Amino acid sequence: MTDEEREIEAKEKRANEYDASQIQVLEGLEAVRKRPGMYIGSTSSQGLHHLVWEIIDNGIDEALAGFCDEINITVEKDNSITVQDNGRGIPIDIQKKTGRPAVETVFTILHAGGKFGGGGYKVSGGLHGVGASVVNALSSDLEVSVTRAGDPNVYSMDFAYGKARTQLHVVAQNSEHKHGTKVHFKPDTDIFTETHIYDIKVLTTRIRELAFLNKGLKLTITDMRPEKPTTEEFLYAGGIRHYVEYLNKGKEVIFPEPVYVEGEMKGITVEVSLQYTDDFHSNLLTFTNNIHTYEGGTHEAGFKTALTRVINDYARKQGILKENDDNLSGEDVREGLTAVVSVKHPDPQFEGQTKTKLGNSDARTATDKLFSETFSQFMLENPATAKKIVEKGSLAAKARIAAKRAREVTRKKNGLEISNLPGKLADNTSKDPEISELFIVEGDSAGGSAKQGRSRLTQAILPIRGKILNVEKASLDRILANEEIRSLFTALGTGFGDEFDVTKAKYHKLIIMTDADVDGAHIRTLLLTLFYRFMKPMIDAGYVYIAQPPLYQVRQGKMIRYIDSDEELQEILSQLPPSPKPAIQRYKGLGEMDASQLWETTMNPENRRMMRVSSSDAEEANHIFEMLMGDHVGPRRQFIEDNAVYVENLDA
Ligand code: 28F
Repeated sequence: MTDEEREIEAKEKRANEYDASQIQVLEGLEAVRKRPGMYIGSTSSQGLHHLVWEIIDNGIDEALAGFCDEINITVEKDNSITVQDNGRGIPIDIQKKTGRPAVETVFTILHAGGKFGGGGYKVSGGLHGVGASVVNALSSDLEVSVTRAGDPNVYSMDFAYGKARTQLHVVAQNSEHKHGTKVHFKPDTDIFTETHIYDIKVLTTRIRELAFLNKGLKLTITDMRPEKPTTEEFLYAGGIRHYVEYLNKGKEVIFPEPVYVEGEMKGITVEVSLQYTDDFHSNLLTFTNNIHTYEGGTHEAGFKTALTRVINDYARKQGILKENDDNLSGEDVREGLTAVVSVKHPDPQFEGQTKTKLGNSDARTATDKLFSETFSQFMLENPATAKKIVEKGSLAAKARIAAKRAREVTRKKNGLEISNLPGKLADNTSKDPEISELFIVEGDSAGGSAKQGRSRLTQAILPIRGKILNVEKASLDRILANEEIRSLFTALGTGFGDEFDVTKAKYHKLIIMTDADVDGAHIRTLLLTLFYRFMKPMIDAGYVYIAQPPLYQVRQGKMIRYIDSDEELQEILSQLPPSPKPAIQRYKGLGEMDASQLWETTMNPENRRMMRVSSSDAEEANHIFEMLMGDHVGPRRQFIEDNAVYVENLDA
């Protein structure tokens, strides 16, 4: 074979290869246009925005490789998008395999550009690990411009629907020694039929998030559509530390500076930042390669175990948790927690319903190890903060145990188990909540009279032993440990805590019936506090009442009057004829009335007087309760005496 023949053969071979690769290109991009959902999730607004994420991701990859520190995003007037970075610029040299410039390949071959050369790796990921070529396939217009350091030209290439419209050509001189990649694209309105209008809020939120997740990277978003174009710039030197501060803005934090941890292990970078607020819920966001892992996964699990372990270890070592104390649970130590966990993994495995759950077990190890090392060190070096964290967890544990106790009795475990109605409850026979009333009665003897005197059809009686409730410093968890109180929830049928459902209430009147003395007022306060904290919907629905037993009975012959105050008594007495001499009985407590008197004076809907409790009354009771739990007995007793009556009279 002559040299000439050899050259012709080589040329033909290259041409064939080119043809083959072109066919592959067309088939690849045709597949994208046929089933866009497979590549960008959907063709709704979400898919439209996904195009932008794909292009930004390529810039972020260049930033992660260490060659780019700025990405500018612009929504143009016609809802096309321009993204520009200051990285190295996509290479323009002819690739051996395709015979085409590298930049052309990146935009025309499916999955091309997946891995960067030179030791870097692609860590920011699109929905299906696809990139520029998918955006190209779904754009009616796309132009890429490349500026490379040391190259005197700026190059550009145009596409339509993924197909090249021009060769790569020189468009300008690179006189300023710049470098970078610019992509301008217009989504194909035949594909995005639902909407082709970009939402600046959606773009801004994600771009801000990307700035938090990639510290030191400057991202700008410009909207050219308004009459006065807008630009926002995001650059966070502190990365996710600032994310935590941002999430906690306006909240009460228990220590000022978020904790920040950064480390690398076996090619996996781990960043964690956290801070506690006085909230009860937790806010934990996790990311892998800038993707929000909504379903969590191994990195999240590693973080959670490490957090729980470090806090418990610390509490034990410092003697805050004693030998017989249980460990704080994971949920306890996460109460009030705001945390961001961000890992970068060279080969992430996404699992779960929405492919947002990280599966790599090495991410668990790396996150656990790197976080716990630094965090335990932090606890040792900041004892005041550490103590606050432990105390917050202990408080959560106490509340959890109290709530669990209450729930255990009130919840039917399964269909087979008969829910035990409290033994002391004398239930009414009607199943209609509208007409059913539950009397909570202080003391067994009054309870006995109430049971005898009641209307069986509509009135249920639950006696409460005041002695138990009347402890001087009854904390809420002790109140909830009280069997009668727990019976109350069971009787009511509403469930407890998160499961509380006022529509399931078996009684639409819940009537507190206590003595008109100091102890009675105390018990009433405790009950109202309990209702306010754990049955507020009952109060809001207007279902809670306070019975008003009279102070005196005046009898003259066949005439019987019940009287509430000394003034009223004097007035009545002055109006009665002098004979026969009226008999006056003062009731010291409910227990002194017999069944028919109790019925007549306090329970019979025909003559009784009741007060309906409003939220503000209960709120007041809550304040009072907090005072009652204070340490000084004297002022407390005085307060109760002074404030024995504190609910407005609504119901005569
Ligand atoms: C506006 C969107 O897409 N930026 C990009 C680069 C840099 C390189 C690269 C991209 C080369 C052969 C695949 C440069 N120099 N912004 C972007 N910046 N792609 S995309 O390389 C792609 C590979 O095939 C780059 C040296 N190595 C890589």
